[in-house]
Amino acid sequence: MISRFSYGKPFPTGAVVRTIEPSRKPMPFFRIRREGTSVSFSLDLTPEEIIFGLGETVRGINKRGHLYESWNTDIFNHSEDRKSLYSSHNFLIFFRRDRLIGLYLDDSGRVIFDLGYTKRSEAVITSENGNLDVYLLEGGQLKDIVHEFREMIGRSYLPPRWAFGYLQSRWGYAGEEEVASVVEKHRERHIPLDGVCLDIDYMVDYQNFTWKKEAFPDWKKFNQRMKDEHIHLVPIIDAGIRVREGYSPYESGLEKDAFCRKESGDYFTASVWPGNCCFPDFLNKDARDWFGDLYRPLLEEGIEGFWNDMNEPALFFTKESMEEALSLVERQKEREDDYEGMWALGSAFGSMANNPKDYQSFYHRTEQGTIRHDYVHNLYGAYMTKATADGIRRFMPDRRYLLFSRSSFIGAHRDGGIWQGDNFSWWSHIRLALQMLPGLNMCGFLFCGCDLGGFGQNTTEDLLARFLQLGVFTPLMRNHSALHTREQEIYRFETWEAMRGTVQVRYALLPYLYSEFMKAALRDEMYFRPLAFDYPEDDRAVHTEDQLMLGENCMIAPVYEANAEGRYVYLPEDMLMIRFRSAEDYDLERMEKGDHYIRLRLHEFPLFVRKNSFILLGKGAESTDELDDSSLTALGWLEKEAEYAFYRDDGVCTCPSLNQGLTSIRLKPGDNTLIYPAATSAKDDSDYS
Ligand code: MIG
Repeated sequence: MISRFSYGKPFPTGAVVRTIEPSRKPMPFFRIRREGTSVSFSLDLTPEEIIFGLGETVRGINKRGHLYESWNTDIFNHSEDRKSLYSSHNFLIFFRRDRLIGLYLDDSGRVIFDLGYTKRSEAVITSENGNLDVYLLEGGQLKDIVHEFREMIGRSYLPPRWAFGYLQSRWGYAGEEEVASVVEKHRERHIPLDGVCLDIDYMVDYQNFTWKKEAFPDWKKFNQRMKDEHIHLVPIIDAGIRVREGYSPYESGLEKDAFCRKESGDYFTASVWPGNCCFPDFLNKDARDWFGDLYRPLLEEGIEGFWNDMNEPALFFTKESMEEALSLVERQKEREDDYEGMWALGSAFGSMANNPKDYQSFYHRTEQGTIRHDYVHNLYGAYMTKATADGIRRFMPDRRYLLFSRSSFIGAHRDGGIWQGDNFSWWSHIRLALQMLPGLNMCGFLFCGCDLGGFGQNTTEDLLARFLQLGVFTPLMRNHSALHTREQEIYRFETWEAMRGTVQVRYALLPYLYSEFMKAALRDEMYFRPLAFDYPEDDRAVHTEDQLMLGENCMIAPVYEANAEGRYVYLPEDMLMIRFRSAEDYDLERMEKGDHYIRLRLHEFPLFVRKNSFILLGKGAESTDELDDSSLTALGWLEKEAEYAFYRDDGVCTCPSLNQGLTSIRLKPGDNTLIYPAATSAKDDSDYS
């Protein structure tokens, strides 16, 4: 059951697609307090109460005990103390035995979540502007709450099947020669690969929609050459458009009046990678149309994947904030021994990036009228995603595209995926990435993944290996690293063959993982879940923080500690463990419900499959184009007949149907190899639709 409660004058964020009339009754469960413009909602928590959700946030799967803030922020390397990351996903679930409440705050401004931080026994959620719709979901189980919420926000983005292939990325690839060599080294060594992401290095002076001639003498030809090798180029696009006469996106943006302005009517500009930039008014439909069309020349050459960055929007500095800081420098020159002035200088320069004052200094022209940026700040990245997605869909309405963004808001889950931002090459960040995934899924973001190997700082061989073992299961599987850090392509390491084995498992599992992903997306369900969703009565499962349920029948439990030769795993029921080394090399072990220490040497990783169900393993390939899923091996521990609804489609159609894609596979104990019939009619699967 969903009820809606309106406060003030909410800005229509576009997150909710179902029409739900506001209730006239007061909101149950919560105490409501107004102070100035803000509204807060407080809820008493019992000692055992768990809080799930909040999408892209740091810390555990259970969010209790911490303070979070919805305020999209460019964090170069996030750490545990961060209240805000790149996205805002204001959906959470309060879970205890006798009460289950889902809560979504549809608020485009800043929202503060004090989830038992000030007082362990109380959650206080504060909307700074006090203009919001609150949706309260009650009834059923955890899965039902999420399902109902997901129906309310609309179907998740469906990437093409090739986007589930392994992607190599790095900030700093100098040009086509280097990209070609990265590809060649994968191909020579038979490490599967489906794409290379191009970072800002491909552009002329970091200007969107340009190609550096020296580095890419003929990018169209190069793109074609890559396509012939089954490699998709995935260029990055940033939010800012450089102010430069003669630069056509700037000129056409001026002509279309597509940039944000200040109160004075002047354009708002700030420095980011290309230098001084204007910022497209993504909240304006005409501006979105203009921006989306800028992708066209790339699409015309067959590029079908993009990543959108810097769209919080990240601001390095504005002229005003620089002038202010420089004036402090002048003052300081006259007061040599003033240490307070010195600290003030430090903070003036240090707080220049992403400064709240700058976010208050420009405006959007929306259908609701002109609105100051800070009131809708958290929507900026989401509406950039929409601009891109709409542009692509106008160009190719019948094919799925790959798109992932750094910044997002609920609603953008319909248009693209996200990556989890600038992590570090830290062991704790494997676990952090894992813990974020179920929250993202609750909020509709199914297509996501972290920078495998770690973005900032130097990776190590064992860290990359363990990161990849998580990546095998994340829909977006991308190795990405920052400029000047250690190079971390698989082939650079001594044990590259073993890491290749890990990627081969991804490709062998791809038909199955794709099936699980598509079913989750088409049914408004989760691909990754906390164990609590499947075993709400099991106290051990409910508090498990480092394992996830995957799809209908699986559980993952990656190793995330240096030099660990294994780990403890809790099995909430009897399961089959598949201990993978490569797609051909694995062993199987039947394991009973309970705690187990599992030996997992550096290049071994487990997948657990519930008893009386099975997974499907193909032969793998070096690219998704070459995948052959006509013969699959079923792996399961069957004590009775089991059935699996296997989903397949052409991997690009934009209106896939469960009805047509599903085939039911039945297995008896003892069967394991399955020759999948190439063309099956799907008549008898109607019960899965
Ligand atoms: O200020 O384009 O999160 O993935 O490599 C850094 C360079 C800008 C941040 C992205 C990262 C990307 C980097 N970008």
